[in-house]
Order: sequence, then structure tokens, then C-alpha cells
Amino acid sequence: MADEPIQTEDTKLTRTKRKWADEGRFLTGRISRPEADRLPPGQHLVKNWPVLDLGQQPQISKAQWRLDVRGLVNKSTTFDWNALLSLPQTQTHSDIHCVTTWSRYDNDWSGVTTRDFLDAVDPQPEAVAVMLTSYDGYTTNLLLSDFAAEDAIIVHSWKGEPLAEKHGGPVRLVVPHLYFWKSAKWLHRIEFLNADRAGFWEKNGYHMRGDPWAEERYSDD
Ligand SMILES: Nc1nc2c(c(=O)[nH]1)N[C@H]1C(S)=C(S)[C@@H](COP(=O)(O)O)O[C@H]1N2
Ligand SMILES: [Mo]
Repeated sequence: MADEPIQTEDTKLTRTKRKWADEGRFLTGRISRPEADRLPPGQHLVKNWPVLDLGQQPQISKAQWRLDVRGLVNKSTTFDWNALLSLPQTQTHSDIHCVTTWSRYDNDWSGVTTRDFLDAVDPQPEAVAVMLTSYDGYTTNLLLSDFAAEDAIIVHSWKGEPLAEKHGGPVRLVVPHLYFWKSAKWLHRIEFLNADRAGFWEKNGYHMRGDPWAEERYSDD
């Protein structure tokens, strides 16, 4: 009896998560690290928050903003601001690690976790990667298992205030367990793919995955 799974909460959400856990598609045991491992190798701490991008900071109002969800999902859709806010809202606390060697601790984010987002758009079994496209033309790729990490979040607020335009407002992604170039600012489109493809920096010599603890900085590493 004690071994029986609890059936009463077998919502679609728990079914999806259980299926993914069975397939090993969610990373496990990666989020909590000993404090001694908090700063990845080759990184130094900063207290400010540097701004890094391709030099074009698009000005997108909340009213103009859209998130197009395309590719291998059952619910191919476009979110506007209200649709994003109608998904479950979560607050997270995480560190930033930029490949240019600065790290910034203790950032407070609010938005929609990628797991809640995935539950809403329902990826097809063939989907193994995503390509993110931003309003400035930037692209970056992630394995679906990395996109679905427990602390990955589609962010609209920082410290309870709207995310500043220079940091990717109105909406950016934050994937804390990878280098920050994977965290697309001014997020506009997410395409679900049956194979991992290279985004902007990945085509220009950066690593396809970018794990800071493995120092996956450049593709020839
Ligand atoms: N749309 C977009 N997102 C982007 C970039 C960019 O040029 N355009 N640069 C990436 C890089 S290299 C880094 S380090 C972080 C910087 O985010 P920040 O300016 O908020 O520190 O954004 C990432 N996301
Ligand atoms: Mo970066």
C-alpha cells in the first residue's frame, strides 16, 4: 500500500513531469552545490551588474511584446504580456556566471519557470533542443534538458521591479547553471527542435553547452 503512487494529484502537470523524469530529461542534483563550489573555476565576483550585448538594445513596450512558440510543440502559440502573467508566477534566487569571467551572486527574479511554461506549450517527444531568438536578432541554443532545469525562469522582474531594458526587459530568460550568454535578453521566440543547432555565439566559437563548472567556454576546449 505504502508503495502505491498517489493518484489523486495525477494532473497533466505531474504526468508530464513524471514522464520527463522517467526519460531522464530533467537534470537532477545540479542545483544545490556545496558553498565551496559556488564560484566556478576562473570566475571572480562583482557587486555591480555589467551590461553585455551586441550593442543594440531594442525598446519593446509590454504592450508590443510577444513570445512566439514554434516548432515541435502541441500548443504552438503566441504569448502576449497578459498571457505570460496568467501562467503560474514564481520567484527564484540565483547567481550569474558570465563567460567573460565575472559572476554576480544573489539575484532575485520573478516570472514563469520554464517547467510551468513547458507544461503550457506541451513539447512533442521528438523535441530535444530549443533555439531562442531575441528582438535584437540574437540567437542562442539550449538542450531541452537544460532549458527545463529546475531554476530556469522566463523573467519579467528583478528585485520586485520590472526588468530594466538594458538587462533584457520586458522579458528575458535566466538559466543559472550555464554561462549567461545562454540567458537571452529581449526574448521573442522559442523554437522546439529535434536536434541541437548552434546560435549566434555558438557559431562564433563558444561552446554548444556552456557549463561554468566544467569551464565549457569555447568549442575547442
Ligand atoms: N538578446 C540578447 N541576449 C543576450 C545577449 C545579447 O547580445 N542579446 N548577450 C548575452 C551575453 S554574452 C551575456 S553575458 C548576457 C548579459 O546580460 P546582462 O547585460 O543583463 O548582464 O546576456 C546574454 N543575452
Ligand atoms: Mo557574455
